[in-house]
Amino acid sequence: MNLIQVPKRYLPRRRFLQLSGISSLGLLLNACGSSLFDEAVGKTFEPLNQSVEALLLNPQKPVPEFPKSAIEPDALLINTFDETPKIDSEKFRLTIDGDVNNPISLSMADIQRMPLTSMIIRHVCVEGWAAIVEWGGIRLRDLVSLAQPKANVRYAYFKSADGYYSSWDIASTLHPQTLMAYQKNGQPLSIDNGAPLRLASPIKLGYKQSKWVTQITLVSNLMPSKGYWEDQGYEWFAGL
Ligand SMILES: Nc1nc2c(c(=O)[nH]1)N[C@H]1C(S)=C(S)[C@@H](COP(=O)(O)O)O[C@H]1N2
Ligand SMILES: [Mo]
Repeated sequence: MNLIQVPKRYLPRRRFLQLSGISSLGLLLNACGSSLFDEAVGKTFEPLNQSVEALLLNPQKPVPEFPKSAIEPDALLINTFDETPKIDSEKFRLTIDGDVNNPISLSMADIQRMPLTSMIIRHVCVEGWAAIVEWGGIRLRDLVSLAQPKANVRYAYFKSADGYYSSWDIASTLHPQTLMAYQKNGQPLSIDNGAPLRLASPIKLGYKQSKWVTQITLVSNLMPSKGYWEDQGYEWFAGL
């Protein structure tokens, strides 16, 4: 079993914990420190070297899901760094821009007309809790392909209505189980859980699962600021 320790200094005002089941890559990168980080990621993690076209043509292997009986309806704790933002879902638009040939701006009605995918997965928060949840939404890979990403795209930035932000590698972004979710456990997503639209994926830790996403920007390079928690020392890749 691999154990990862999130150093106490990285968790201001937060509970310290040991988290099991994280890949040894996470352990390695954690030990490397952030200056070597980008280099280590490029060399160690094969899917990061794959082109956006190859990833869109050949979806990665899905991770096993849980049966309906495993859903833990009360286990997902609301975890928001600041206030829940006020969003008018009628006026809401999701923008996808950056290094794309066809920037798009979609309403919730546009998004809900596209194929709905559901999955039952485990959400894992570094604060020491986890929850098996059913998410329903649209595959992010379908949205990204609508925007026609340029060949140089390697990362996606996610901007949220509460000022939160995060960034993902393109392989994880295009994983078939990375959804922009608008349902939780078969019901419309609640505002506290990120309505109208949030990230949900079984391959990343909870702090990568941005709620209230309004903008996705596809880029070829990571910028100095990588995410709300990542910029405070949390691991960037944060894979499960
Ligand atoms: N916009 C935004 N997204 C966010 C957060 C946040 O503070 N703001 N917190 C993250 C963390 S640490 C976790 S564990 C999950 C919690 O999701 P939930 O509140 O729906 O349980 O949201 C993630 N996404
Ligand atoms: Mo979290």
